[in-house]
Amino acid sequence: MKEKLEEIKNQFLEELKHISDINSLTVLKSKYLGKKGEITNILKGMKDLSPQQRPLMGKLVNEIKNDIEKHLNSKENEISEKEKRKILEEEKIDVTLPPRGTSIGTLHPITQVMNEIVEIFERMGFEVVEGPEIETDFYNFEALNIPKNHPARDMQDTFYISDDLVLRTHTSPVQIRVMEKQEPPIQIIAPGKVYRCDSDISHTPMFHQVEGLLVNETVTFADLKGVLTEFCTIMFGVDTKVRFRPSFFPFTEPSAEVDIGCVICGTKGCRVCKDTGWLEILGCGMVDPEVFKSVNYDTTKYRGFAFGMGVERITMLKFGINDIRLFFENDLRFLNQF
Ligand code: 2NM
Repeated sequence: MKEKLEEIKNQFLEELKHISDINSLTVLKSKYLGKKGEITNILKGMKDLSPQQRPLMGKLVNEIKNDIEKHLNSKENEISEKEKRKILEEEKIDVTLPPRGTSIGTLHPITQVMNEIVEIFERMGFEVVEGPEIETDFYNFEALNIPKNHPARDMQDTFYISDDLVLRTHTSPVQIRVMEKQEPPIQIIAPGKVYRCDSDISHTPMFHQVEGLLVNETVTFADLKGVLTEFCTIMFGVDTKVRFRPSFFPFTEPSAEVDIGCVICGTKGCRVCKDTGWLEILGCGMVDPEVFKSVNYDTTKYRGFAFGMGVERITMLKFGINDIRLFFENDLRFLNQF
């Protein structure tokens, strides 16, 4: 039996030499120490030994069992150390490598064009003012000579928050607020978001406007024509044709719409200009004395001109974009072109 034990031990040591992964180590462990393992079998056979032999052999079996366990444990440590080192090697990060290139964000085309418009008027002496996007009926309509039940109120479908509160449908209320607080001379532009309940290829419920206002004692329609003609040629190029066409707004009299020669076909006539050769880009006029009355300006002393334009429309014409909704889909393939 003693020889048998020696043989088992030597066989174990021989097999252990060839083991290099945790799975085969587990198999080896169960082959020797498992329920039907070699050592376990020997222990089972102890009952057949004589009482004199039993303690001696028991001691020997236990020694060998402990010896095998010790070898198994140290092999297990060795394997897990090796595996850890392998993982560390594989996951090594070279912190000295240069970083991957990152792309920097760009301003939205609407923001770019709005900044450009604002800058042109700033260079002509206009100052930027801002105001709330939620307005009262007074500032959005009443003070602008748009009384209740006036067709202009449904002409530009209004988002009502309550009977008296609306999402502003234009940035003119900002100018009313300035006039209320400040006597002329005034020379301001109001850029910002406005809201109208409208949605198709040329309308979104939110869009951007830039409106301007100049008030003093001497300003005329000729000044208005000069300022807006200058704006059009800076914005669309020196050779841009500009025309003023009579129109109507409740807050200006006389009123006009400004057209530029079609940037697509060059006044020959195309789909974009609907075969007219002209594109409407802004509205304007001399401030109606009724507006001055609502801010307590002396209507015999002051005169003013005002104008307003949609930033999306100007951006579409400038870049030849045919669907306004592209601005609001946040598709980088579209936005990266600007
Ligand atoms: C436009 C067209 C014409 C306008 C009028 C005023 C105010 F507050 F002074 F009365 N601000 N903007 C105005 C005039 C706006 O947009 C097409």
